[in-house]
Amino acid sequence: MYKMFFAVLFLCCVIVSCGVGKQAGTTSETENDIRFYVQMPDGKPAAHARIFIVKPQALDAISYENTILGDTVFTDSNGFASIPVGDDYEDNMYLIQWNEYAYFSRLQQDSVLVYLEKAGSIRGSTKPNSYVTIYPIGLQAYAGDSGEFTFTNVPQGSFALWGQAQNAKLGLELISTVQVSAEQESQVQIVSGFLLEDFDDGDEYPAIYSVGMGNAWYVYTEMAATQVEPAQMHTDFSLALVQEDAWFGKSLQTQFTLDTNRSISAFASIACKIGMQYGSGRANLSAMDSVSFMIKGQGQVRVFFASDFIHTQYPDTEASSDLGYTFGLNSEWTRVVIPIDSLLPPAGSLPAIEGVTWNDVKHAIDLFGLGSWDEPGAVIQIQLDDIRLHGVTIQDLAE
Ligand SMILES: [Ca+2]
Repeated sequence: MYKMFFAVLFLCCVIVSCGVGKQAGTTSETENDIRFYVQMPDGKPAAHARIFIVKPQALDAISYENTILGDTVFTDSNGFASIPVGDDYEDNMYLIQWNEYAYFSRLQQDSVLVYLEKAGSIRGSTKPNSYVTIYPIGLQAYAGDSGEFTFTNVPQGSFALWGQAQNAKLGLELISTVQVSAEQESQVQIVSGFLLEDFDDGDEYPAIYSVGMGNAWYVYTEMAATQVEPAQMHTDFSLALVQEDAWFGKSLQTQFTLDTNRSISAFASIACKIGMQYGSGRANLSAMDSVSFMIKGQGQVRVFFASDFIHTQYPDTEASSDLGYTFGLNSEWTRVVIPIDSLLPPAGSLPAIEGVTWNDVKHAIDLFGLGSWDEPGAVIQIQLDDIRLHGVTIQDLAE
């Protein structure tokens, strides 16, 4: 049970891949009219195609009660339409739908020639009675009592899905990423919680990168004899993202073989920045109540959050003293939920001795990591998926 409608949505400076559609521009005499010439893939005019102008909105302008309908215009029998826009139209995007064809792009000229492409669809389930919005094109669906939702006539491309529960004013969560193609319906499986990464798009950037947060995943070791598999993930992290035995879609799969030399602190870790402005800023995790992820494997690992507090208040010798949680892996996919009370400095570290808690560090978090925490020579196998921050919204993170 669902209904669909369309809404204008906020827009940041996010680059979204949008297929291989062609677009060409010319100059027009009329300053504030955008002239659209919409054609089918074979070059015939797309008559009565629906054009939406998607205007930028501040994130906090969107609320459950106040979804804003976009300007829409239909093309004439020649596939032509003219739409008045403001001077700032270059901040806008346009979305065009015609039957099972669609296209979207940024408005860069005041006259655009568009060749529509075959559209795709998305089906999934999320929190009952919540809205799901495709970012940044603004299509919305309502997930009713069953929590199921469907989008049809979605242009091809990579998108983020935002969720907003009825009882959470301004509580926008990044709930999934999705790749839409014309060949098959895209399936998404959504657990509650702000999505940090689901690895499903198969690239080295975490899901939050799609909304301007965080930066690329990387792997690092003590630089001695510790081995990482696949070895090439040092230069191409995406090689570790596989469908085989994945929890859903694609999952991270890696193995660390620690140096046997007891005189060094052998380790290997994966990490990504999670702060604002593509990781150059910090994330405020004050509102977070827990972090969760799906994981399986063998060996002992530690999940950690690097904070300004530990890295500015303590000497470099405490660089491994970030707050985190150490646990053993088992051979079945398991959801591990770690409440913030359990995020602590490593036992025996200076911050632990001085009683540093999550409260001291939570305002300025730099990166998320998962690393080995095991004996020299240990072989640690890790499969990881669906990392979620619970209790936070995009607005919280930016504060
Ligand atoms: Ca996944």
